[in-house]
Amino acid sequence: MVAFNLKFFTSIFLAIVYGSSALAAPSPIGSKHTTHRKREIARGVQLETYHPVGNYETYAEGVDHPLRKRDGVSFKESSVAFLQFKLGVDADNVAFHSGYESDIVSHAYLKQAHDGIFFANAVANVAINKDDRVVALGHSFVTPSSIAPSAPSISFEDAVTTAEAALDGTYNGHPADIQYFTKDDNTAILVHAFQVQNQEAGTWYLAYVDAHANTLVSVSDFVAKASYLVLPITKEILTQGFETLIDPQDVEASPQGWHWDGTTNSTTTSGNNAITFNGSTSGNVTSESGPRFVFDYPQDASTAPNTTANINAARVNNFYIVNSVHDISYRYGFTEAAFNFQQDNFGKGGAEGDRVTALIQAGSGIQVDNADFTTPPDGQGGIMRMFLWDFTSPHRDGAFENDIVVHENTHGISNRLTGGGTAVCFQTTEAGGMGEGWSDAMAEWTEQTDATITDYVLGQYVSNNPAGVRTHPYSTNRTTNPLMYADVGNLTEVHNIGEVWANMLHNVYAAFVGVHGFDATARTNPNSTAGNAVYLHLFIDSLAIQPCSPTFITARDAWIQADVNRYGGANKCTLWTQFASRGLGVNAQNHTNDATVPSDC
Ligand SMILES: *[C@@H]1O[C@H](CO)[C@@H](O)[C@H](O)[C@H]1NC(C)=O
Ligand SMILES: *[C@@H]1O[C@H](CO)[C@@H](O)[C@H](O)[C@H]1NC(C)=O
Ligand SMILES: *[C@@H]1O[C@H](CO)[C@@H](O)[C@H](O)[C@H]1NC(C)=O
Ligand SMILES: *[C@@H]1O[C@H](CO)[C@@H](O)[C@H](O)[C@H]1NC(C)=O
Ligand SMILES: *[C@@H]1O[C@H](CO)[C@@H](O)[C@H](O)[C@H]1NC(C)=O
Ligand SMILES: *[C@@H]1O[C@H](CO)[C@@H](O)[C@H](O)[C@H]1NC(C)=O
Ligand SMILES: *[C@@H]1O[C@H](CO)[C@@H](O)[C@H](O)[C@H]1NC(C)=O
Ligand SMILES: *[C@@H]1O[C@H](CO)[C@@H](O)[C@H](O)[C@H]1NC(C)=O
Ligand SMILES: [Ca+2]
Ligand SMILES: [Zn+2]
Repeated sequence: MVAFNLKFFTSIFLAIVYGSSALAAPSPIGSKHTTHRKREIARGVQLETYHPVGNYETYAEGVDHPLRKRDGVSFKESSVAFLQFKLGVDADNVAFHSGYESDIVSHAYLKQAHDGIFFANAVANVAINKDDRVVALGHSFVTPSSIAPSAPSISFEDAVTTAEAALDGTYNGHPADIQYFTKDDNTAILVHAFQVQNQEAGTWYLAYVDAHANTLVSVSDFVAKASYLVLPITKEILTQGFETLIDPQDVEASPQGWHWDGTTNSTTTSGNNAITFNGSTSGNVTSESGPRFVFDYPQDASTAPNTTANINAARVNNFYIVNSVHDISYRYGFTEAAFNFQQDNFGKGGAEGDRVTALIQAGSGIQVDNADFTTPPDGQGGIMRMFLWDFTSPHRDGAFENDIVVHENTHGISNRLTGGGTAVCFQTTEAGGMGEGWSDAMAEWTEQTDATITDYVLGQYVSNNPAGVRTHPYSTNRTTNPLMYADVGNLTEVHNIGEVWANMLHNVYAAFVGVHGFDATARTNPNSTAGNAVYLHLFIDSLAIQPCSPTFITARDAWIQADVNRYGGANKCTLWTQFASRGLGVNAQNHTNDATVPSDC
């Protein structure tokens, strides 16, 4: 789909020779899954959005960049120089967007530029290891056949009018900018880019309006919705009993605890990582029920979910889960500098003021059988909306099903880590689907307590069905779960695509625990060498080094490279074997299965 000129292809070809890595030859993938997505915007209107394919190369132990031999060069300069060298672009066509240094690699997220204006959908990411060698390059840089004049002829006000009408929302006042946008006909148009929101409807878009033609050309949707498939209702037992947990906060991740507001400690379900409301942000939070930080509100499953007792219990449970996910992911690298969600960043980098706002029984029960999470860019808060589920009487509250809360919260993690905090990298069908997969996989990870590998089912409590809300349990058994890479080509619904990825990750997880064992302290001990810790490291590391608009192929390559970065490639064959067992082998492409593993595996 994307037309690159000869110069471009040549430089990619040289890159392979230069990189001398047999692991990952860049493979342009033709399917629309990896570049497009049809979205229903307001009133039955469909808009097909476009993202140039993410090319991806990984370099095992790393390759040199042009500034490597010089002293005092920052990783920002190095990454820009590397990109210039690789793609043959001029310095003023590359701009640094964001970046940070993790414990094993430095991440730089770059954008293509023209006349000092960024491209919205031509981006790059470069990872440089501690030996100052480049280990991964993702990019969607383009060579457009034409580029629109860089001064808009349509006013911002007129563009807002156009987008508000098309999206049934209102410009939210967040600073707008002028960007270039590459269309799938390989022309670059100039756009006004700004956020349009409809709080009641729960929509939140970044709108791109042609600044010369005044038409809405694309949107990035910050909302990841979960719509759960349901099987016939059968009777179910609520299996998990409530427990009183003392000081569950991890002070390494949350140094001032969970109730810190930047100056003082609150007495409610509100703090540095999350604030949990009732219904809407004009609703109230749950207060301490006893002495300092005691939140003791038993749930009564026999009464309506909207009794005062049950709302209090739901807010406390949600607040506990969102904070726990913050703390676990923080330990494995989703920190302030890596664009996480916090009110106060304690001077550790990143943009602050963006804790998660969680709404329990959001929208006063208008919506049911769902939950969603909105991820705006770093510096703007995430929004989690939990709804009631109507398969039982009384109805059940999603806030009590931990896997659903973790699933939603993980949308924020994957969206922020991929692409450097922009939250616009999961907009294609395939990447959006994989986002659902990472969310299910994280939910599964958090529920494990020992080395036993069991099939995993999501959403049993809310759906009142032991089969949960997905089409198959996640399983290593090919009869129980037959999903393969090739199935992706026949799927368009994001949760269905997500199941294929989550099941591959289930298989990877099982293999890692098989090889390295299980450590129950992994949640707070990322130094653990056990399989569950190793797996979560690669889960988080790979999100940060994969390209914008990832595909199954590039995400797999990012896992393989993340293992080289952190473990010297010790798990290479374990990873390849598992991915290949589900069709994502060395020669897999275009949603065609391949079971090949590298010859040394
Ligand atoms: C992948 O499929 C697309 C059509 O969907 C085709 O244009 C492209 O050439 C294929 N690529 C390969 C490598 O087979
Ligand atoms: C806030 O509470 C935490 C415990 O959760 C405590 O460590 C910290 O000192 C408190 N901060 C203030 C300013 O009271
Ligand atoms: C919550 O709000 C309701 C009214 O909306 C009020 O009656 C109640 O006292 C509030 N509860 C708390 C704990 O603030
Ligand atoms: C709870 O919800 C039911 C059904 O929507 C409604 O009739 C009732 O008034 C609500 N109760 C409270 C305490 O809000
Ligand atoms: C929850 O919000 C509703 C209004 O949406 C209010 O009537 C009710 O008192 C609130 N309950 C609690 C426990 O905050
Ligand atoms: C896989 O699942 C099927 C169906 O439940 C079962 O018959 C079979 O024994 C399982 N295979 C293994 C290796 O556990
Ligand atoms: C997917 O679609 C192709 C044709 O488009 C078909 O040959 C194949 O059997 C389908 N696979 C599945 C699993 O349905
Ligand atoms: C992990 O290792 C680092 C560096 O060796 C050390 O500073 C840290 O305390 C360790 N963390 C835990 C939880 O053991
Ligand atoms: Ca942040
Ligand atoms: Zn989801």
